[in-house]
Amino acid sequence: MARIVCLGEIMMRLSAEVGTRLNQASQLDVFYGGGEANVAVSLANYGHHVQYASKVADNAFGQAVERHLRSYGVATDFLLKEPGRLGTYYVEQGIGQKATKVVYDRQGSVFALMNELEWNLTELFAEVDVFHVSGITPALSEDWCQLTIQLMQAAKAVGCKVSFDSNYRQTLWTQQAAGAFLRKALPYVDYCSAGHMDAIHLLGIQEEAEADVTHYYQAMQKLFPNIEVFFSTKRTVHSTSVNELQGNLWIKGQCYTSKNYAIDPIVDRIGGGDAFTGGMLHGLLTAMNPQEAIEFATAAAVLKHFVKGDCNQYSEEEVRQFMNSDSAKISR
Ligand code: KDG
Repeated sequence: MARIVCLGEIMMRLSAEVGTRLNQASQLDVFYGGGEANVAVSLANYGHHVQYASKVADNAFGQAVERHLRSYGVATDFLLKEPGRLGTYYVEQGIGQKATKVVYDRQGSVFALMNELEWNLTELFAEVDVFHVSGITPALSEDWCQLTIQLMQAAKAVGCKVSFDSNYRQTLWTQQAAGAFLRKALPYVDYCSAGHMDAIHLLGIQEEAEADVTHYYQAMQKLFPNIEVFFSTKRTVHSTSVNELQGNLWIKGQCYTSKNYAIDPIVDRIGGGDAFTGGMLHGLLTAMNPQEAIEFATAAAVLKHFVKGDCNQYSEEEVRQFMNSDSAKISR
């Protein structure tokens, strides 16, 4: 199995139950999540050796984060602790026509305040196959924009593949700032989770009526010929509790598309994209053929919608059983 380092911020999530607004809640459920941490959990669930690098508050919440990660088999040798605060976010669950609402309270967290790399990079990337980071991390500060690129450069310098999920969060930065970062960072990336929305809105690729995702993968590949694979999901929203989800993978100039799933009902959609990226990396790292890899990643993303919390709760065997069953597919 592969050796992977995921790096980013992990937060405490406080969620109101479905049907309760945040401003009326008398109790909130506690989860822990972060884009890269959720990918780390997926990959550890599939049996890889995963280190999660981050900085958390040196208090009970930082201890809870560590316990959360370790309970899934994620190694925490590079989890720094410092007095201060853990980023927090609040969730008001969507239902019917009402979208899920996320409220961040993460400014001034010990991770967001970092302005230098406090890990020994030789140790961090020693014998590591893949370094994974997402667009949430550079969105936290100017310093994190630079640090993220430094991390990518250091990983590449020792022959480690770099995986990047664009994970655009509009409440953290503008499309212009994200686009400027992507142009600097993508030359270091090997595996890239980005789709047509990123191509159009972040990279400024001209929108073409009727064009399918292949058109946008081709355009992104021209800009960044170093990228070995692109992958993304296409979501068709019927209501906040019923969506269709389909995955696409672009590799060696060819596009592979998964089955199209109806997800009904959606229990918790947060982290679906991370489950997809985790599944995709697992497919790439275990040399699945491209069709099998995109089916696996998409099935993993769909399954995430059926469980509460930010991260995938399913083993490889369970994802395979689901992807081979007919239960959730839409026949067309
Ligand atoms: O992709 C899921 C993440 O968005 C969630 O776990 C929280 O990291 C998070 C963020 O910054 O939104």
